[in-house]
Amino acid sequence: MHESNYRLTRAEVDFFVENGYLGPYAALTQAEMTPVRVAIESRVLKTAGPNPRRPMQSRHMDTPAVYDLAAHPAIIERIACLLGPDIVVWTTNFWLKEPGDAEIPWHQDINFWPIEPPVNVSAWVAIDDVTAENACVRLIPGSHRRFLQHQRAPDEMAIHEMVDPAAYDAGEALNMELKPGEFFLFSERLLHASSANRSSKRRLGLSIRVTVPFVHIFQDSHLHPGHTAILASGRDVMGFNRYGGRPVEN
Ligand SMILES: O=C(O)CCC(=O)C(=O)O
Repeated sequence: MHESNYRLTRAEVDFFVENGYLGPYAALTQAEMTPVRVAIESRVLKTAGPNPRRPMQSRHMDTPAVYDLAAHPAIIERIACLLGPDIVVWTTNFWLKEPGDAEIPWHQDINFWPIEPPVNVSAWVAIDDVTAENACVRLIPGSHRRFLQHQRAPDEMAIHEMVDPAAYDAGEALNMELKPGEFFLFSERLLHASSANRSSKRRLGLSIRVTVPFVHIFQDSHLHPGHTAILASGRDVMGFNRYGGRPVEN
């Protein structure tokens, strides 16, 4: 393994294997986050992105501050301790919950995703102060060890499929409360959810999806035409996927 300022200990790796998540950790300080939040508010929240159907997706392709967050060594070097030195950020997605916005029901991300084989570690980075009050992500430790059947979710929920509530115990859930610039890591099979935002405070976070070069990303067909990933560390000798560089400031 190469030299790293963010190497996970063996105990942290074991914790991830056992529990399906790790953290929180800090990528940026709250002061360092201020210009990042300004860039996100003035660009991501105000303009269309590379995916015409989903403005919150793939903003690493057009917003330098998002690219920099997605490729941040505090995130990538830790994930490299789990997935090896060749690291691909295959997509990014903002999760905006304004006051009154809907519940995201319990789900495993892999149920929804266009990658094969299903190898992924996600980082969820807080852009705002994120607490139980403004609907932080909740997760169930150890739930990644089972693949769970998904079913149609009620229409008022923010995503269209969820796991049957009989299949898990929500009493085991942890609240991932985060300061701006903090993040946690989680597996593509970890059960997670967030309640409706019943507070008067916005809750914005960024999910960074990370895999390895041997995984096929169905970029044009399932993400959007022209999609590019980030080769964030190491090299890709497989050649299955398409990468882009840091977007230019404009
Ligand atoms: O931000 C949320 O509340 C949900 C996030 C999520 O489902 C994810 O990052 O996979």
